[in-house]
Amino acid sequence: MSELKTRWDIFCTVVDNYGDIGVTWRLARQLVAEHSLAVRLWVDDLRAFERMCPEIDVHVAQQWQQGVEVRRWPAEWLPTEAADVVIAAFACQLPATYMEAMAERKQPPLWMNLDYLSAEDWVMGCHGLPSVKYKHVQKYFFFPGFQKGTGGLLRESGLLERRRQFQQDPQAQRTFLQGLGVDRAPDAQLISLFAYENAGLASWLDALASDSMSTHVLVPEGRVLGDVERWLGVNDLQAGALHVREAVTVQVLPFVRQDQYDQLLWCCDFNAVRGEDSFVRAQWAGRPLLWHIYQQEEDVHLDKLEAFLALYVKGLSAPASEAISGLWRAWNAGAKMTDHWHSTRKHWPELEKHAETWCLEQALQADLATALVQFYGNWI
Ligand code: TRH
Repeated sequence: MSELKTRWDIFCTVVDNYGDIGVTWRLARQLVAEHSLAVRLWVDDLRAFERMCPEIDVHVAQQWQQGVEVRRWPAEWLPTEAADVVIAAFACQLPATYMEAMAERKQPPLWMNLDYLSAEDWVMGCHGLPSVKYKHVQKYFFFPGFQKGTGGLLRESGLLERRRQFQQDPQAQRTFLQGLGVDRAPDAQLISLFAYENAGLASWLDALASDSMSTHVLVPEGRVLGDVERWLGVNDLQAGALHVREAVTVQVLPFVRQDQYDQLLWCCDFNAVRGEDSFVRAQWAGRPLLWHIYQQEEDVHLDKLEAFLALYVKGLSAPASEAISGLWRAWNAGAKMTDHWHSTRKHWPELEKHAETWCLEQALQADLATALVQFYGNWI
């Protein structure tokens, strides 16, 4: 590790699913590749990590992946020198001895909590504010977001140019899809479906099956498969499975590496995504999307859903705004999707154009990694 490089430690506990590791892995790679920083990524569960980065050796305590030093976060923490910048992702609790090491440094580190993504207005007021202190080491809130005054969204340099090139290259898309075993019929719309369990899925698939247009639905292995199985009347769906019901083809895909998942989103006409990271990636795909938000206690996630919708629909005509909002609300309530899907289809050209406009508007903000680096620059 070079003496000259600023050292960053990112701490990630995998609570459930893939968002925690998805976000921190993406951030760590970008800080190395685009800001030449020395980054250690501490992760308590390497198995979730391995799903999106198959090179990960789940048995070793230390390894380098794409320039990032990946460390298994051990149950018994060993004394470790604290870095110049310390990021606790999603309010994870740092090891007590590491906090002590932070306090012992001559120049205390910049300590930040990288928070969950929300479009709510209060985020702008809280981003960058001081949080708690450990001894004399001050912690700060760092909030990703969609509006000026937030920390922005993760977006690698050149991402939109790469996306556009790929979307303008039918052969590259065909080759990519064929690599996943997908043979897309030329007249079929392509939909990716990454979601939690959802009681509304059956009615959406019903609507697609009885449509005059054919649809090919690509379902990465995961939590929604139970609902797909029930609708198809089959058991034990595995990657590679393909079933046709009237106008709809349902195909199960393996969980792919993060970069390939991006390409999958870029190929599809419509992306159903969930959580945090896939939600942002679908926005960068510049195509209409459907968000299955991560459910929280006391339904606080519904406020987040409404806050995002309020921003997203700006610039849409009233009927298109109503259609897409209705679809998102129904999906997140596990309610009947049929009518909402038909209304959404009526406004398709407008929604397609809007998805690209939204993407370009969001790309005007500094990306989250750059914003973090700037925050450090200002702080020091
Ligand atoms: O997996 P998630 O549901 O993660 C969630 C959310 O982040 C939520 O906010 C958080 O509180 C909870 O975890 C603990 O959805 P998300 O955020 O989209 O993360 C999925 C990651 O998996 C993302 O980085 C994309 C990646 N991915 C692949 O790499 N390959 C794949 O084939 C698929 C489907 C996803």
